[in-house]
Amino acid sequence: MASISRRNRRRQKEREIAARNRRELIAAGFTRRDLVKMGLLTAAGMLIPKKGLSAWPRSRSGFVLDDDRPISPTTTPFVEDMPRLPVLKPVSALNPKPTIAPNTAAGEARTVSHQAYKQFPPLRFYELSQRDALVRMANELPPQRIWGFNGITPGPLIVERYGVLGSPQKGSILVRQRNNLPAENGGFGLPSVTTHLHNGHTPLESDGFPCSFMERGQFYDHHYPNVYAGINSTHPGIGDVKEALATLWYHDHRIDHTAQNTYKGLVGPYILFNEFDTGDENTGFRLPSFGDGQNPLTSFDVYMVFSDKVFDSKTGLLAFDLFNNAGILGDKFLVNGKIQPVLHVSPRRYRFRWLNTGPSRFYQMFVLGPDNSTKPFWQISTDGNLMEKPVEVTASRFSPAERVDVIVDFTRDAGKTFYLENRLQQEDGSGPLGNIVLEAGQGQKILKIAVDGPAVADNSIDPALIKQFYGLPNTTDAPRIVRTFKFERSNAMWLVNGRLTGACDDPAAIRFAIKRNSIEKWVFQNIKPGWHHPVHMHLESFQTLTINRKPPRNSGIIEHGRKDVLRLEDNVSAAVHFRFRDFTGKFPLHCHNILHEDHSMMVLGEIDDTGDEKTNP
Ligand SMILES: [Cu+2]
Repeated sequence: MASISRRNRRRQKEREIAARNRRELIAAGFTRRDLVKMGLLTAAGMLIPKKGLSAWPRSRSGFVLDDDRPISPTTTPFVEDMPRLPVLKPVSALNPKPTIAPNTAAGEARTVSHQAYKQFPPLRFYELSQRDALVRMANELPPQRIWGFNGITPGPLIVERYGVLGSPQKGSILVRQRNNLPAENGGFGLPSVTTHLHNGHTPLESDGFPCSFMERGQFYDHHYPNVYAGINSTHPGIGDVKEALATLWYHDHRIDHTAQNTYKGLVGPYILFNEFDTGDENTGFRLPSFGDGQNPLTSFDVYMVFSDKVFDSKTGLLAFDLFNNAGILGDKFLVNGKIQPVLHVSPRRYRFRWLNTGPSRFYQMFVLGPDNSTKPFWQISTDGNLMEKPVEVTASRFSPAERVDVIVDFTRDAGKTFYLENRLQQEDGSGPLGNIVLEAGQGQKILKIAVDGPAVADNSIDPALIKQFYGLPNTTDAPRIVRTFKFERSNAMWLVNGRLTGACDDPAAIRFAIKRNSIEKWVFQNIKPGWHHPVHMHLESFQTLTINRKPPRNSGIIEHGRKDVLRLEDNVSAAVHFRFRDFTGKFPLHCHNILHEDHSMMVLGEIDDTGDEKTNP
């Protein structure tokens, strides 16, 4: 035993030295080009596996990995309250007034006119300033200089409501983003941004395309009609309510720099209600009330933004390893911007909306009870889209960018304490280690839930009584084309169908065209062991047809349902069904392990009225 602990101490020392040397290289302001010249970086962009720079030159899968596991300073868990995210209020007017054509004269960064503005004129206006600020993530750590929407991370919660039959435009809003970020980044982050609304059925000029940069001092108007898919095609009028979205998020999507910018704080939540999923437990599906989102006596629908981060062992400041392109695993777990906080609840049912912002960790989340018991709960959504009906589970698995809505019933738990516990074993950024699920109490406790709030009424329905939400759209209509996308690693870079992303100024980087209002079947392949890729497509949700020729699971770990991220685990080939509707423009398909995405596991494409026949774009 003594020799093991000596070896561990030596490894720990090596890791600290390597991490410090790498931070010094970053702080000295060397560009990647400088580092190549100095012989420290390979042509593919990897730091050479050299002692003093990398203490873990080889991973279990034999690839060279410059992924040094972090050692953050000690923090005391479960002291501070979990923040409830503030709800963003609309503004009465924007100055200058929004325009359909880009208002470049006034500093707008947009280059394409709004395509659905006249059809869905926005009725409410919001403004978000992307800027730096000092925030505290734990008592023991110094204030952190983050980049946040309105100076907070996660950003404020946007709560909106779909239009209704006869008035589909009632949901239409416009969000003006402003880039007020500083020129100085403190080591990482690029103050050139683009803001994506994840899972939005959005005209693509407002979607946050990775090459639609907004530079410092500029603004960008995002038009979100908040309509169901099908409005201009299969379901004129209001769209197909079976395509309703509920739990979305917005985040930076700047090509090559998404990992740095989101890690630095540029993420925020967004939710949509309608006349079924109303936010009021006395009406519609009768899910726990949202209330004002703040008052614990009336707000039982709680958004939880998870992230894992690394802090410098000496300074306690947020650290980001620019040399890591395999995936970054944090050793500190944050919920709504605080490390391992506490949530106080009343003995009743709650809706929790779980979002994993990454960068690279997969969770299998359990509700740990007294005496290492495991409390079952109800999963009601996949990627924030309501399922056919609630399914009782003991855990939900979600990779970066996935969302899961759940109902947890604390009615008979007054006085008890629970924890959200991640039991999925993962040792590096490549993905979980096989399917190893740790014993109850042996995982990472992320949030303490104390059932010590006052008794309050519960008019929400027992999820066991819900026999159907909306139902699922059919997947039986024949696709216009079947396309295959192979996700692979080569020469320390991440490729799709053997190619890098390409440059924003190269027209050839747009690799394929989808015909608007058509159906496509896509096959995602990840046939090598060891690496996992959460694959995300914009604009439309999909439904999984098969995973390794088997139907997606609808119990235990849920794979069935409408999703926008396919958890492409290793040795997997999966087929999905897409229906592309209503809007045209450019989009990315990419891995949402954001280190993979930035290096450079992304395909750019376009939706137009012709489409193409490329089966391996
Ligand atoms: Cu990936």
